[in-house]
Amino acid sequence: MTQTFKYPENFLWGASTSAYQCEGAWDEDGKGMSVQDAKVLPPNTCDFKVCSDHYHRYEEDIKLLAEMNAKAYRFSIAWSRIIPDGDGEINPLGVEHYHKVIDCCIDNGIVPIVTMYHFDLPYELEKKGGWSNHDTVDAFVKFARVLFEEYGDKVPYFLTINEQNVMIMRGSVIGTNLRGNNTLKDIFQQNHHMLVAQAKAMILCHEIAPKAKIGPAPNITGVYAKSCKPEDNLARINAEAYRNWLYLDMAVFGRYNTFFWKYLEKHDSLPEIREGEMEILKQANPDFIAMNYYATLTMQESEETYEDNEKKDQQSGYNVSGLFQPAKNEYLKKTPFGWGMDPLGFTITLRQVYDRYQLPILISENGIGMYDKLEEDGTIHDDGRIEYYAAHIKAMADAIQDGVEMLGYCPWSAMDLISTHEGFRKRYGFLYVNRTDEDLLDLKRYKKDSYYWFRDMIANQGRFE
Ligand code: BGP
Repeated sequence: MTQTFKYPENFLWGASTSAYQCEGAWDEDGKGMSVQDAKVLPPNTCDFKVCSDHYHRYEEDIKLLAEMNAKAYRFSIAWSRIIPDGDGEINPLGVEHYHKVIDCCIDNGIVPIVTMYHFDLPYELEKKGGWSNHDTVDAFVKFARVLFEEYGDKVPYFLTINEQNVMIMRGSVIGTNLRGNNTLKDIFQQNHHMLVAQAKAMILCHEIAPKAKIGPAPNITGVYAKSCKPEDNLARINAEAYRNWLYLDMAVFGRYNTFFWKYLEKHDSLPEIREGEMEILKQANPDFIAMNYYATLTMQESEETYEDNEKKDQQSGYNVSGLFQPAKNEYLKKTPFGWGMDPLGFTITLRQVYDRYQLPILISENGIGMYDKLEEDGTIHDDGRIEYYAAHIKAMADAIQDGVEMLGYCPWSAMDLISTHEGFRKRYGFLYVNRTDEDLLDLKRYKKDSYYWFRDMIANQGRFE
């Protein structure tokens, strides 16, 4: 960081959560079930009934974020609190709850950043075919209208769909596709429906909530080629198209990624597109790109003999026969949960995204899952997390100095919450929540060392030793 470097004014230093992972109160105040309440839990993990009890403790949590000097809080609204069955009656208690959360942010000087949909499709919609059913598009637009009408004059940033690309590639692991084993055609039909739903929501937001800005929120990672062999490099660009550009090309340019479209055509899996939808997709015009970044991927030429033994989750490599297959990157260290760590890859990914789309970027997730330990004196020494953040914040500052326009940095996560598929033991928070997978204990909040580090870093305008 050069001596004269300054973050943009009003840079949104913050932290993130999602409703189903932290709220609990899974059936309170009229909430309907979501796919997360219905999914079969991975072995030895807890259910989503109580989580971090944020539904009841949001005031305390938001105050603690304000004390951490957070300027923003990115959280999601549970669709099934607002419309319990997904497309029917509106639940006034659900609507009121998020008014209170948003007002609490504002009263504490925190900018609310709302994710509209974070992995928690109302279960009643899933039962009717979920995203394979075109009616889910209309249901999402109805839900979006409620959010913009209710909150549009006090929420300056809306994120449409969290990690659509992960839901498409790994839906069965994170529980967003309970119907399992879909064909390529069905999966990319679901994808098309989500893209149309997102575009319609962006158009609607600009119409009825002109003060608010809106953007997509995929999980984007740069991809390396295993070697300079041309075949490995081709695998790299195939993987980038498949994992990253397909989603953002549509969100920003309103067109299918050319290579990917041809791939679907070859496999007789093109989505059905209704009349007028391509025009709608073109008119969406997001104001920014929100993206989650955890680490890069490395790919090599796809081999016929490849056995897919990879652990399957958001960050693990993804094998697509004939296009690419994951390879090890021996240059990267791993988190305690086996995810790669690649701060320089963060600079690289930010530069790629900005070069391609020229829209300001909001980091809506970045962070490290660890086995944090509460000491007897109430402290938590999470040095590994501090190191992780220091390296990534420096990498982001480098990207800004290289010309990338950034809106903010909201790492994952504000408080400990339930991981997508590894339970409560995988902790990410600045705030420790006193519970385990087996025992709810007292759910008390404790400040980790990283909380104090982040607080001082923000006070110091993003500088640190
Ligand atoms: C992202 C999701 C989050 C979050 C995070 C960490 O993919 O958007 O919801 O959970 O990853 O992942 P995990 O909980 O699997 O460790």
